[in-house]
Amino acid sequence: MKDTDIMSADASSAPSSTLASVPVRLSDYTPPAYGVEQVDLVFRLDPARTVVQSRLHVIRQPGTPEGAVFHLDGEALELLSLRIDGREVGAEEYHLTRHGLDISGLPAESVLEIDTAIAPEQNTELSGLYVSQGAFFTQCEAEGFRRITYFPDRPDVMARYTTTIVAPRTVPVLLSNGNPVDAGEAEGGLHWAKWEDPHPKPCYLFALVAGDLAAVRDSFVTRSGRRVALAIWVREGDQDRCAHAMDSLKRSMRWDEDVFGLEYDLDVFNIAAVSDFNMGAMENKGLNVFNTKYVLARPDTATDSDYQGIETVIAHEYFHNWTGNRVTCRDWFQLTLKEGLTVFRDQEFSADMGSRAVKRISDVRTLRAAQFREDAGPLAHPVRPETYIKIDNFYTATVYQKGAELVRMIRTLIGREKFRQGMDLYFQRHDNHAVTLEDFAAAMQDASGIDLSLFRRWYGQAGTPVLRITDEYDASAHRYVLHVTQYTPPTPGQEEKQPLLIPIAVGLLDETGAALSFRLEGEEKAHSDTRILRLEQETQSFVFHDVARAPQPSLLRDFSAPVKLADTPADRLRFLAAYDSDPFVRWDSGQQYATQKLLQQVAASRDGAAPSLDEGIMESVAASIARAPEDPALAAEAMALPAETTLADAMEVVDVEGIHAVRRTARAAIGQHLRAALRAGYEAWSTGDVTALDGRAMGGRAFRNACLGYLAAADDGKAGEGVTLAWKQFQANRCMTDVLAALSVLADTDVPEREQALVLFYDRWRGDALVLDKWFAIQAMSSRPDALEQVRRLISHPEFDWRNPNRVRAVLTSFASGNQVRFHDASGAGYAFLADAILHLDGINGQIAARMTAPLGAWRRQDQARAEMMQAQLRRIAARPNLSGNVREIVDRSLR
Ligand code: B3K
Ligand code: ZN
Repeated sequence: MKDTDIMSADASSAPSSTLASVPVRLSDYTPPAYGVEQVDLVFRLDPARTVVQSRLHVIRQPGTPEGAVFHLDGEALELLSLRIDGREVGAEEYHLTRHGLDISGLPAESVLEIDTAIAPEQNTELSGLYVSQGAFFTQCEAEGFRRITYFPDRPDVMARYTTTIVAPRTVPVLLSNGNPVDAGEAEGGLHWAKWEDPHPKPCYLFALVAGDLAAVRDSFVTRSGRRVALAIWVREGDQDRCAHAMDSLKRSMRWDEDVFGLEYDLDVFNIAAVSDFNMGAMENKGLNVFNTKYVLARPDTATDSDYQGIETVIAHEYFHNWTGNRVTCRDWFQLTLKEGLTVFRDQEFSADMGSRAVKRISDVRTLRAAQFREDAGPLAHPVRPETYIKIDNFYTATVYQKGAELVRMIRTLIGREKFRQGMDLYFQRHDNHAVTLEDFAAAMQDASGIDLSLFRRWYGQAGTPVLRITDEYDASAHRYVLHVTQYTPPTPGQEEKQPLLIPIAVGLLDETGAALSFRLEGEEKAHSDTRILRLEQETQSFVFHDVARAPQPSLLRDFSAPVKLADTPADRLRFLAAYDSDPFVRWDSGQQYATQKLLQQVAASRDGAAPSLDEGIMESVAASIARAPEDPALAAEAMALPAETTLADAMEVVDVEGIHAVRRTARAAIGQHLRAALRAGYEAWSTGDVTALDGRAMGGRAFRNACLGYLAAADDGKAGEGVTLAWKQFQANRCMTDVLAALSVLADTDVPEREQALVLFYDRWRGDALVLDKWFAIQAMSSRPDALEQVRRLISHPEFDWRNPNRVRAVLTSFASGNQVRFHDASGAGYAFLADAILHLDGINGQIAARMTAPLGAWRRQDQARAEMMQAQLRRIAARPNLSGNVREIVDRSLR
């Protein structure tokens, strides 16, 4: 579509998010014609009409011809006045469009003064400056700053900022980026504060927070001895839920110094928590803004996984201070440069804080559930996309999680030490600059001396590679050979795939599970530990010498690459699940084995066979229970059956009901057969300090609740031992982890305690938004046949609020992504319900509506009847005029 088509469409009354639907292409990148050196902002805060005065010191860039147009982006702004070098600008000197402001004829250096007015209380998109519960918050990434003032809203324009906030005394706390430099009183009951950020930054890192907020304070002394004042800003009454966030922050600051040599660079570090927020958190320089979900926690209000989420997100945003803020992205196509790298850093941090193995397992589980799924569907895209309509639609599992795997593979290929040297070089070269993935790869290559040119294909190629492996052993020569083939299935817009550089971590085991020593072709020394094979071609053979006996290969240890291993024989999986020394391979082999066996049963039950539980699965669950005393967290992971969605992902055409029935029957059978061991496991971990957050304490709770889940599964939704235990556990009200585990067991049943528990929980927690989200979510995820009816009731509940993303996600995402069997009900009612919700939501918040649309795109792997109904709903959404660009893009891609 040409720009002129857009311009001629009548969109004068359309919401701003419908405006930009012209694809942006990586290949069109050109450096900015004008730079901005200094930005001085003054905000006069008023929920109905805030006036923003912006003063820009603009420099024409070398190579830009005189007279070139200076484009400033702007959206939903009222332009009040425009001055160049102090002189009011005439109408002929600028051109105002729905996308922004074009000024021509600027001198080589100039000062632009732009006054605009905005209406924060009308801002339901939560992008730009908005009001939440009476306080002001901003969200500028990716393109929200243009909803505050006219500005070249692109990350390669880096400037120094001062921010002055003027507000009534009733808005006592006034925060922005950098350090506070001045404050005072003004006439008419007003006061003001001025902030100065000495570090150049792109405008997406701008932030302002103002309101009646309370601070929890602490401090941190950096390794060079500077004291940093830390504060977490929350609503009055929430101060007693900030300890874990503060502790996580201090640990992150220390870890980044110890592991990467990176020190914090301002006098203050502020975190502000807000309950209306589009995502998890935002790394604005010196002033992180957080969804309350990732700050507030007390043992009675938050689960262990909430605690882990807080630690991870606090760390992630803090780590962005270097990977993202000091060194930022040249353009949004490079998003993974900061996101993949920062996810990798937060993963490593969490691994160091707790159990490395359990962390890796849970990261891989997430990667497969979200990213492999994305890669297999219509929204598949490379880690560095080539084109987008709304960049907000590309904050995806591919950019984040697969991006992190690419960083991890680089470290695997060049080694830890060289990786650290590469990071040092990256900061040395690019501090205060906006750079590309090539710059990152070059730093790694130059520091290590290892050629990464082939590796860079990963950035541009979408899809999950599949590895097929065969092997042979020559007993007389003591020679073992692995033949590996890689294949990446086509993805939208990328029919042809090239071979990738894939690191395969390998070890060899003898028949007792002991490590065998071997010498790789070309190597002098023999090893018995893990070695890295570099797969570079479509088909390649790896020769192992001096192998004493026929080995079992343990492949992809620690999940050394984001690929699938196809066709591993069931007996090998069983062997590895029992004996491998690599905890990841052990866990994964158990899961792959269970997937194979359960899917065989799904197929058999279609042919009328009665389900019978595979003895290998039963044995492995029993073995996991027996190993719980060593590592309860690992046991909890290993004893869980693959999720329904995981089983679905492994089928050509999903059998929704078959999967649900087989998995449910299997869980019931395990519960019945292993009742004694499960009961003993449950009892063994029933005491313990509920406030303890170490891995063993949390693992103990996870294991105990896994036992509870199986015991209840044995009751199959009716009254019985497991349900009684759950009800007791619910009533004991020890901590949210236990309460919620019990409630989710009860939510799936038909017993009177179900209703009682839901009412009690609601009464106990009404008025507490975060806890109530759990109450909404648990009902939306219930596998009871009446789940959709419940969900309909939930969205008409007085506490349901379409403008609050957490609440919307608690119901809609939980239902559409967390309740496969009911969302995909054969009637199609789940699809119609979701489409209605998306259409309603789109008028309020296009970004959130777009996120809700992805589940409908999964129609290709459903049976024909479902696929048609899903497409029909997508087409119904597409037919809506004035759809936001966000939803339009997802719907169009989902249908093609
Ligand atoms: N950088 C932000 C995400 C912004 C999303 C904009 N739609 C949080 C993070 O990844 O740290
Ligand atoms: Zn991030």
